[in-house]
Amino acid sequence: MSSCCSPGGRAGHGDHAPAGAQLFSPSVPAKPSRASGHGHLEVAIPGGTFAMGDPFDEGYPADGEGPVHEVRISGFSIDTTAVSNAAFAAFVDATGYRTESELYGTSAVFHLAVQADAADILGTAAGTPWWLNVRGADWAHPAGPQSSWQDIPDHPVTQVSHTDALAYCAWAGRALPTEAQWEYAARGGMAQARYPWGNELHGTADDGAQLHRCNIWQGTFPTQNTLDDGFLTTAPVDSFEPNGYGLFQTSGNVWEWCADWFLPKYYKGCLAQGTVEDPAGPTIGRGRVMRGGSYLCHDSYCNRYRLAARSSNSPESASGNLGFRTVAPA
Ligand SMILES: [Ca+2]
Ligand SMILES: [Ca+2]
Repeated sequence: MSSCCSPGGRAGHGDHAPAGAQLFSPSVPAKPSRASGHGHLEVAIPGGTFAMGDPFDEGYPADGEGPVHEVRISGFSIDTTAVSNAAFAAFVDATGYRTESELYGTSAVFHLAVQADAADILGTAAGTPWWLNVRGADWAHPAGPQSSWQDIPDHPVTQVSHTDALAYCAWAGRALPTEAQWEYAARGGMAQARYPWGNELHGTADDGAQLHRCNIWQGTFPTQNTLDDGFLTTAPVDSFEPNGYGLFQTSGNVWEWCADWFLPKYYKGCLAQGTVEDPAGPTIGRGRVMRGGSYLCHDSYCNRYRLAARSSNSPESASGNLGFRTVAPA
């Protein structure tokens, strides 16, 4: 039930796209943001064709980030941010909806973030001891019973399952993005870049200091976080610079549920078809796709804060580093 990434071999980092890589990029800028009707700004993304997948071959082989294949996407609108705690609270207020973590009575909290009595810490997740199963952790108490969403209303909602995210979307007249929509929007018009802003993880601030562009982990995972980017766990949904389309945090902060089932070999089938139009993913899979990485991602442990990176979790899973953003249904 824990999310974040599975332990695995570190992938190599090339500095540049492979020579001769074919580039596809929509050149039409996105239209200005407008209200989406559920408390968040959205942006209209022009339709176009792009190269989906990892051109650097630096992902975990089991994730199936390649082969790069050409995808045609129809225009759609997408939230500029992940859904916030305040927006999710409005949904709960309006509907009385109970999330799966509330029904189960427990959810997964990162060990350094827990706000709960020892008696409410029920154990760890197999293979990922930094995830604690905490009684009373849910979207309204994201770090355990002694925490409250009201202290962080502008942070992304977490502790929500795929099922919960779909329930929110149904209420808001929205949908989860397909994996292809997500990657196309997350790239912000930059063809085959590693990150939403380019290929280098850090920038340089005016004073010469290292500039952090996203909320991931610095230090020694999972015990010491130097907080160089300012955040141990979640950051407000509109922190750091947005991408070329105005989307915030398509790298880092929280993982984002997508609509698709996850099947690592899916891209191979896409490549065989030539240009794929608005792919909706496989009809069955191991779990639901999640994208973008989180505040727990670190180069030494899980470099899945890259644009092409993919992961998944079972639909009923929830954790403190997994949220979602929505799109306008086609
Ligand atoms: Ca951080
Ligand atoms: Ca994110």
